[in-house]
Formats: sequence, structure tokens, C-alpha cells
Amino acid sequence: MTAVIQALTARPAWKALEAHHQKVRDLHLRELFATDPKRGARLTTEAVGVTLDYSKNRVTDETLGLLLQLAEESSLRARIDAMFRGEKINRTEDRAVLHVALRAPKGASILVDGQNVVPQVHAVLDKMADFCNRIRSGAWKGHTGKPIRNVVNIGIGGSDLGPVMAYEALKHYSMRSITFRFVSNVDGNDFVEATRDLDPSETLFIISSKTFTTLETMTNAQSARSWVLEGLGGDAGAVARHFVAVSTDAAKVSAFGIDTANMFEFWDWVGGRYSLCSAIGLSTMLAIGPDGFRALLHGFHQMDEHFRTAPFERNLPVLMGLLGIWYSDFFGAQTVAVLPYEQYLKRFPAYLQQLTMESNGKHVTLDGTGVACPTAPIYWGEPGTNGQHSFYQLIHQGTRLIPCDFIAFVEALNPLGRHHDILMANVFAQTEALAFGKTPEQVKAEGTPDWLVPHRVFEGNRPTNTILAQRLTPETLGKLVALYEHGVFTQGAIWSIDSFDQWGVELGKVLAQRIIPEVENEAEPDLGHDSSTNSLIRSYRRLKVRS
Ligand code: G6Q
Repeated sequence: MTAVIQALTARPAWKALEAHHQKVRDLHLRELFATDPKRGARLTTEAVGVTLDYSKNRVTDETLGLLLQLAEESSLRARIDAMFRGEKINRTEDRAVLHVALRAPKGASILVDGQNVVPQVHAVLDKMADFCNRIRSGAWKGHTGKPIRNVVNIGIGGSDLGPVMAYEALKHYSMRSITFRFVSNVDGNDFVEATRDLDPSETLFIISSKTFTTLETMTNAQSARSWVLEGLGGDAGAVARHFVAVSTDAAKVSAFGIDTANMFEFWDWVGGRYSLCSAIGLSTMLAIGPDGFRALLHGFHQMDEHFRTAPFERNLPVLMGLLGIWYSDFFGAQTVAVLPYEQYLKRFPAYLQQLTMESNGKHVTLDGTGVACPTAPIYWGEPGTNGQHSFYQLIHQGTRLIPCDFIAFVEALNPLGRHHDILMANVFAQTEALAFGKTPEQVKAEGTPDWLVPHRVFEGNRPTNTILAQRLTPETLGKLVALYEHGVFTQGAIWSIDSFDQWGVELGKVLAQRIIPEVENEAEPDLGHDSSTNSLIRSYRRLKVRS
């Protein structure tokens, strides 16, 4: 993509937004709602079964117009088209960014270097489906002839967070006779706790690693190999029945000892944090079955198509992305809280942390110059209503502005007495209270003594989005994840950054390598670090119990 885009702060819409912000920054949501009785309905939009109520945001029609103008001036449309055309928009790694191809229907055509990648995507999906059917039916036998009853995914970062989030989110649809575990941390406690009650003869390990070199994953994979071999009498032939790999690197998979017939491939145009729809989702497919997984992909695809084709003023990811920019760059909001009122989405905020912060936590633009404004805010959150009894205090009455996304579903997956109505009432009550608060007059009218009034006042004017869908299904989950993926894309386009590299993570992958021999070797090493690091290493060497 060669289009030259003006520096962000020089774009006319940016300048206009700065001036506009001065005018509207103190405007209260009470006023905005009082002067427009239809605001709630007017600023609610629905697409592919997902409803976004963004009326409780501190925006006027002029704000929205200027934000949309900013999207145009930032060539968002051209950036979207470039991604879907398979252009190498991940410039620093010279790669296409085609997670959208992973959920394209059979028969679609998306080219990378002149080659249509959709047929290979479906070939791998078919291979995954065949494998999953064999595991789920019990046709696939372990080394001693027993069916698989436990599946352990070993991976980290993008090769873990998507699988674990999706498994938890879709547990309701999962095959309950198989136990699923996820090991990511190089801390041995993770592996030991995940396997302590499992029988190796009934356990399948999925080694998930795009590069098949990641220290944590390879260390855990080696421990898994030893655990299986010890448990099954040391016959190396057991590996073939108890290990499969998901990777882009067949040679490294083979070198580890896994037959490439048991490898599920993906490609360098799939970023780690965007890889849930690739073979990295193998554990998800094992849990919910091939049909469930295809429904998940279909949900993603519907949101992809909405993002690609809908006018920006009705485009859910674009609207959410722009509102995020408004708070982060004009109001100086440093964080965003994501609050799913759905227990199954308990790992969704953690998943979003990687998606948003690894993608847009960047300090330079595509041309290598410093960005002129804050980029990715810090994402965090917990399922409602638990958060209400802890950190919501700060959101309601603290000194920071924290825009919140509330996520809720009309139908309960496990209807139980009054639970779901009570849960939903909390969603509505919280967003109402955050927006409108409670004035000193209202507090006084309740008979509160004067000295206590300030403590009981709620300023309100705390912005929220409410995202509503009918029911948490595989399809809905796909739509929800794609909504955030494309919101991140929108913001990256406006900030003109590369949302698809992760040099900060790459650094972490090499840093420890230098110190490992210094802590492991018998002979006292020559340490060339700073005095703090040298002394920490020496203390550790002195104190550790040598095994
Ligand atoms: C994601 C990142 C990172 C990556 C992990 C695991 O976008 O690149 O989180 O997924 O570092 O990498 P491997 O899959 O190569 O083991």
C-alpha cells in the first residue's frame, strides 16, 4: 500500500476534533439525553445479530461526524481493502494479514503472492475435522489401545489465549467426556497441575506453536514427552499416538519427533493473536466438534463481511474503534474495561488484552516516526457481576475516566430460576448509573446528612457501550471476537501503525536465553550484566537447591 497519509495531527478532522473537544468535554450525558429523547434508539445499531448501544458515550452528532471524517482521512477504507486483498500490510515483517481468509467460505478466492489460499485453508479444516471425529468417536486409540479422554494444549501467547478463551466460552457445547487442559507457562507448576490426575495412556498433547521454537512451549513439550514415555514404559513409538502438532514449520515438528502426518498446518500470514480460526483452534474443534467449529468460523465471517462492506456510520467495529480513539486521544483515558455479563466469557478480557495491546501497543508509525498521541489503551476486566463488588467503585466515583464495554446475552445458556433476569438488570442498572449518576440534590432528598452528601454523590458521565446478542453460541463468539479484531484494525489504521508485528514480544523470546546458562552451569559464570542483575543471579545460584 503506497497511499501517502497525512500525519495524524495534521489531518483536518484531527484538528477539528481537538477544537470540538474543548467545546464538548464538559457536556454531561444527562444533558445529551434530556435534549434528545430518541438518543437511545438513534445511537443504537445492529448488524449480523449483534446490537451495539453507543448512546451512553460522550459524543454529539458533530463528534461522530468528525470521527467518521477522521476514518476517511486516515484511508481506513483503503487499508481494509488492502488487508482483504492479501497485500503485505504487516510491513515490518513483510507479510500479508489474512486471518479473514481462515473463515472465508469454500469457493472464495483470496490471493497471497498470486496464489488462492482458500483451498488450502479448507484442506486443513477437513483434515482437522477428520482427526477430531476419530478422537471424539474413540476410533483413535492411544499407545496401549485406549481411547483419548484427555486433551492438553501446550502453547503460549497467541497459541494459548485463543484456545483457552474459546474452550471456556463454549464449554456449554463441549464434549463433557473429554477433559481439556491448557499449559502455557514455563513455570513447572502449570504442567504438573495440568497433568497430575491424568492417565498418559488416555492423554493427547497438542503442541501448538507457529514457529515451533518458543522456549516455554518447547520446554513444556519436552516435559510432556518424558511424562508420556515414563508413563507408557519408555517406548518412543508412543509419541505418534499421543502427540500432534500445530505449526507453520514442518521441519521443526519432525525434528521434535512428531510425524508430520499428525501435523496441522497454518501459514505465516496468520498472526499468533489472530490464529484462533486456524489449526491453532484444534482443541476448540475437539471440544465442540467440527460443526460447532464451522459455526464459529461462520460467525467470524459474517462480521468480516460487515466490516468490509458496511458504511462506516453503521459499521460496528469502526464505530467502536473510533469511540476508543476519542477517549484515549482526546479525553486522555488510559484504560478500557471489558465487562462480560456471562460467566463463560471469563477469559475474554485476558484474550482481548493480547489482541488489543500486542497489536496497537506501538510507539512508532509505519514510516518509523514517533506517534503523536497515545496508542492502545490498557484493556482489563472481569465478568459481571463480580466486578461490581470490587473495582466498580473506582469506575463510579474515582478520579479516572474509564470507558467500559458491557457485553450481555438475552438468553441464558443454563436457565436457573430468576438468575438471568437479575444478571441483566445489573447490566442495565450499571450503565444507567454510570451515565447519569446521582446529583447532590438527589442525595439530599434521600435524607442524607450534609456532611455525607459529597461521599454519596455520583458524578455520572461515565461512558459505556452495551453489546447485546441473543445467546452465546459458537457463531456469536465468532462475531464478538471479529468485532474486536476489526476495532483494533480501525484504530491501528488511524494511528498509522503496524498492528500486526510484535517486536516487543520477540525481544522477550531472546532475553532469557543469555541468562539460562548463567543460572544452570555448574561453573561460576563471568557475569557481565549491571550490578543488580549480577547480584540477583549470584544470590539465586547460592541459594538454589541443586537437583
Ligand atoms: C502473537 C504473538 C505471540 C505468539 C507466542 C507464541 O501474536 O506473536 O503471542 O503467539 O509468542 O508463538 P509460537 O506460536 O511461535 O510458539
